[in-house]
Amino acid sequence: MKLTIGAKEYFPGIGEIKYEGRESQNPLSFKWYDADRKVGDKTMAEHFRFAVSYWHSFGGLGGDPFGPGTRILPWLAAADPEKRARDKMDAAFEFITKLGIPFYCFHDYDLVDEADSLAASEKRLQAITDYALEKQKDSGVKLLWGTANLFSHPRYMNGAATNPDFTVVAYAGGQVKHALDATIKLGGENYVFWGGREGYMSLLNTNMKKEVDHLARFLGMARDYARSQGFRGHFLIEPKPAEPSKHQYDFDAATVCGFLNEYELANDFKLNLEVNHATLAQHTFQHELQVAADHGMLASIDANRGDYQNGWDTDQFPTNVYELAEAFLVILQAGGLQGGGVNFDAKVRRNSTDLIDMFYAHIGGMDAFARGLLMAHDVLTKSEYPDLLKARYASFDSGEGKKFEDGALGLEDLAAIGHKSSPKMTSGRQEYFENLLNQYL
Ligand code: XLS
Ligand code: NI
Ligand code: NI
Repeated sequence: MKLTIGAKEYFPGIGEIKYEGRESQNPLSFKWYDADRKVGDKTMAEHFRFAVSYWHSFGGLGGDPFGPGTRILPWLAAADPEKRARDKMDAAFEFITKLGIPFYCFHDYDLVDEADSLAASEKRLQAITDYALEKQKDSGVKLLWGTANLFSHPRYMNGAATNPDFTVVAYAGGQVKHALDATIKLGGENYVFWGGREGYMSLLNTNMKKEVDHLARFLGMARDYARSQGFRGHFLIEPKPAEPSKHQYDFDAATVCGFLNEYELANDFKLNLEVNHATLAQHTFQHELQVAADHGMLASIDANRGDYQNGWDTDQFPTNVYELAEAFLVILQAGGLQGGGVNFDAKVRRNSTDLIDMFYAHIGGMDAFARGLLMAHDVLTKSEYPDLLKARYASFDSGEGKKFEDGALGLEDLAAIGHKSSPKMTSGRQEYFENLLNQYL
């Protein structure tokens, strides 16, 4: 990767962020993330494939329902939308290359403002993706995934692919086609669907079956088009239970896996799991990861953290090393993320108003991931954890337990064995397992 600064330097005085180790007192250095350090058979860079999200970092102003934005982003100063888009991209690539992050992710209209018609928006997208292509070539930064913003514009207030009005569905189709074209043009490795408004507010005015059928039809069409254009990557669904819809159709990993299987989309679609969406669904993040892994659908992560005391998507930067260690126990045992990476779908707090705060936030997130990975790797390679877990199920490894697993027993056989057996109490040893994790903190 090459440091790439545009006509104007947006983060003067900040150079390339380097690994300096945990004893370093330099806040602009990595204490744990050491890109080339091998953990198992992969380097840290290969394990994570970190990505910066374009929307929060370069477009998010920090507004909330109680007050306007607080961040002043100098790259958004130009009045002309195309010039503003190029300035924003200069800032983005400067930031990304200073941090040494290999990937980025965007929504179509993060790159450049939406125009008055689909055709005019497409023209703008073509121009800015020409520019992005140059920037990617200069820097070596790559596109982890692209997506379309099908939730902000008022036309999508009743949904995009699930809108009861066909003209809106068709408009969304036009938008997704352009977003796919942009993603393919930029060599995007995946394409994401997050269905913020694909859900409903009241069942009284909703035909749920029809809407979910339409969603599946729409996704199949997008898949067929992208494949016809040579796209080989994964399509990813990002589950979330609610917000902005009250009931979102892609509620959680289990719901989405069931949906993909039911509509025969499972060969092309996998999951992009977000920490804060898991907690909103009343799951742990590691639960969601495990569900996806068990379906062979664990592809990518939106990294962030919720707040345990409230119930919305706060999108804080990840700092919870313990949670990430548990997550990496799942990811490592699943053989890693399939084709995806770790995208920081996270924003600095409303009162973190200096541009340097973006650096602290990403450095902290990357270090937290590195530490979680190291803990999980130690637990899996140095401790008795894998053996202990396996031992809990040892009664299925041979004899009649094995026959049960192989489907060689009927219920009468099982009952006959039951009559002969005298089950004893076997401790689940939860605290013992928890202590093993803490031992490698
Ligand atoms: C919102 C989602 C969104 C997706 C991309 O909660 O996390 O940011 O990641 O559309
Ligand atoms: Ni997300
Ligand atoms: Ni989110």
